[in-house]
Amino acid sequence: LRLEQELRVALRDGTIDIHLQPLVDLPTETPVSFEALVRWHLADSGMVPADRLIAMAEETGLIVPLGDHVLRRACDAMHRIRTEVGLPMSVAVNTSVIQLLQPAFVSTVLTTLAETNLPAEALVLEVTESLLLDEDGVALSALTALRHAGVGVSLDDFGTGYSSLSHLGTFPLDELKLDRRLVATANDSVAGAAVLGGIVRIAETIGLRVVAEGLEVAADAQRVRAAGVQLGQGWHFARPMPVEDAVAWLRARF
Ligand code: G
Ligand code: G
Ligand code: MN
Ligand code: NA
Repeated sequence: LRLEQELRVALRDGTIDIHLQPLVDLPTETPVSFEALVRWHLADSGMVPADRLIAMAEETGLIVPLGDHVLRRACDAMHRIRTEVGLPMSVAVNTSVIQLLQPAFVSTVLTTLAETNLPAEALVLEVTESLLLDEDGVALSALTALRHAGVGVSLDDFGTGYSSLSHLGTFPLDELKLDRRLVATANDSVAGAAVLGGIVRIAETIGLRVVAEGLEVAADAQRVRAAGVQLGQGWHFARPMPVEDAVAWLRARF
């Protein structure tokens, strides 16, 4: 309860931040995008783990103002990168199904893009298969409307939990993010590698971009690249970092 009250204060004061982690084109190792990850540092107890923060925010409904705040920060950061560094990159923002179910969600996203001077094509929303909780199709309609406006949609954590291949044919998607456990399985066994290769081919056939997450060392990147995965993300390339550091990291490369 104390944490919930502190979150209300933090949202009011704007003290919640984001870190950015690059997604790179695997053949060339060129950064093409950044994922925004929420970061909340408390003076007395240090960093609140993001998964714990998100779970608490979802339970209390604070995920809606928190999500709005993260979206705004992410769009501001990407506008800065596109103008200061001069690269046409995009930013990916994790989005809870609770946000997608809000009637105002589509207009909130479009307003945020307009107010931060960011084209819709520069934003990707990362959603998970918890979308299945949405029996009335409200969340899917919101995603469809945003895609028509040019916003990208990515299915995060694919290959674990409730993943089903049938979702690939029914969700309005542009991108598939392969969970690092799926990537690890592909490293460990012939069968796992076959599953990865099969998913990559399915994605290609239906026109989905594929990102492999959790690439920790060069060998991870090499293996997924050999399997035909186009984009990679993970500690091998860079850890999530403050916006200021992400700008410097890019400048050192261009
Ligand atoms: O870096 P990491 O520990 O931040 O992230 C932990 C978990 O929290 C991941 O599952 C990630 O998707 C989720 N997460 C991080 N930032 C956000 C956010 O802004 N919104 C939502 N909904 N989830 C987030
Ligand atoms: O659920 P989602 O995929 O949005 O969250 C990604 C999580 O993975 C975040 O907590 C992020 O900090 C973490 N992460 C990013 N790169 C790596 C990596 O190379 N290895 C591991 N183990 N975690 C990573
Ligand atoms: Mn994600
Ligand atoms: Na993921």
